[in-house]
Amino acid sequence: MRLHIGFFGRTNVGKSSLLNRITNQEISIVSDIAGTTTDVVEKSMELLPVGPVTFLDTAGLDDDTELASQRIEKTMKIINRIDAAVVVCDYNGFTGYENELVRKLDELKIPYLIAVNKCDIEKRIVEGYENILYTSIKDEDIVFKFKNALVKLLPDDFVNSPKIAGDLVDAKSTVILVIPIDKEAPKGRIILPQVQTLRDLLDSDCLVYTVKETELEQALQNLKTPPSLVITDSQAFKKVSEIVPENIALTSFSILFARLKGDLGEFINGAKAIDDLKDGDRVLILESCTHHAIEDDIGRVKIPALLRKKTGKNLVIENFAGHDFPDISGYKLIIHCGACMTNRREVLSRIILANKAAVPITNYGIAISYCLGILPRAVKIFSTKI
Ligand SMILES: Nc1nc2c(ncn2[C@@H]2O[C@H](COP(=O)(O)OP(=O)(O)OP(=O)(O)O)[C@@H](O)[C@H]2O)c(=O)[nH]1
Ligand SMILES: [Mg+2]
Repeated sequence: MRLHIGFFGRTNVGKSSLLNRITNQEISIVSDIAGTTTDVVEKSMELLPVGPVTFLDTAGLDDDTELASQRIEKTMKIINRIDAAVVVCDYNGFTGYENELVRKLDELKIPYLIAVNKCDIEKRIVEGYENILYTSIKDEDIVFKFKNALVKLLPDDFVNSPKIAGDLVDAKSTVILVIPIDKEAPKGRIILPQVQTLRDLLDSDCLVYTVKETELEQALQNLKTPPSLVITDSQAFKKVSEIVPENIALTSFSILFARLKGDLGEFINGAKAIDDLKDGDRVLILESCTHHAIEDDIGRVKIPALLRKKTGKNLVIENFAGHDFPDISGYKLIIHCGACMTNRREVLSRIILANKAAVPITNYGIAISYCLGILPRAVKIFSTKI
């Protein structure tokens, strides 16, 4: 699952400097002497909110001594291990080496970002490529810009992690799905995240038992052995958490999708900002799609009511729906919808934008659980610390 990202380029263009800035660590030695990095330097880290990555800083190339040819060989070997590449050049632009590198990456279908570095000295325009980022280690926003470019670049199967719940339980284990049939339930159907969870569990060879919250007690009694996991619609979480014994893992569809379509850690941190809200603070409820709002709509009625009840404050709660990202300055908290109609890439990019603006961001499921005081229980199965 760990994404490997290689940094390539001629000597002295600033590969190591960029990597050190992005990881905020002195991983590689940096100097103005060409050929400073002589071997591949690897660093594994959790690059929030992208996920676990391993960066590989490679030795730069520039001359054709024997040593250099050995380095070329080594660098080319690295290409076979990576999922994405950053090709770094400076104001000298592209030479035969970069062209060769890019040709090789294209051939292997490895996505790459071209970082035209040292822009503070001279900004050289490089044309004809899709993903180009003009960088300088002196740019304060460089980490933000890099993460943003990276999220756009990453392969879909990495950005959209394939498992919804199947990785949380063993094959052949029993999982109960609690699906309340209320006013918001579409007529004659079950909503997409619930159907997708069911499919994911079936793919993982689980025994799935689907009930309304009113039949949950009976369902638990019917089972000879307790279920490995109960997954409920977050709106019924409180009632369900009272029925399901403490020793049985319990989570919600929204929390599963917070992980799948966002970043659980970021959203949990964001929810903590609920406690800091004061009278007059603005909260933004952000939805990806423009569904038809109904009478007791979750984003317009239920969550605002919960927030006001939890904080006891006079909050200004605003809604925004759509794929554009609104101006978020001035908000004290963003609560994102479950993103059932959009992809993880979009949510991650919104998290990055929120981080940059220093606005805490959470999502529906996490915020609801937090307000109801059940978040610790709902995320226990992910062993995430809160
Ligand atoms: N002004 C300016 N200097 C930079 C920038 N990036 C790197 N440098 C400087 O350029 C020199 C080379 O940087 P390194 O990070 O060692 O370059 P490298 O590509 O890793 O070089 P090798 O390891 O030798 O291949 C150092 O003196 C850095 O301080 C930048 O964006 N702006
Ligand atoms: Mg280096």
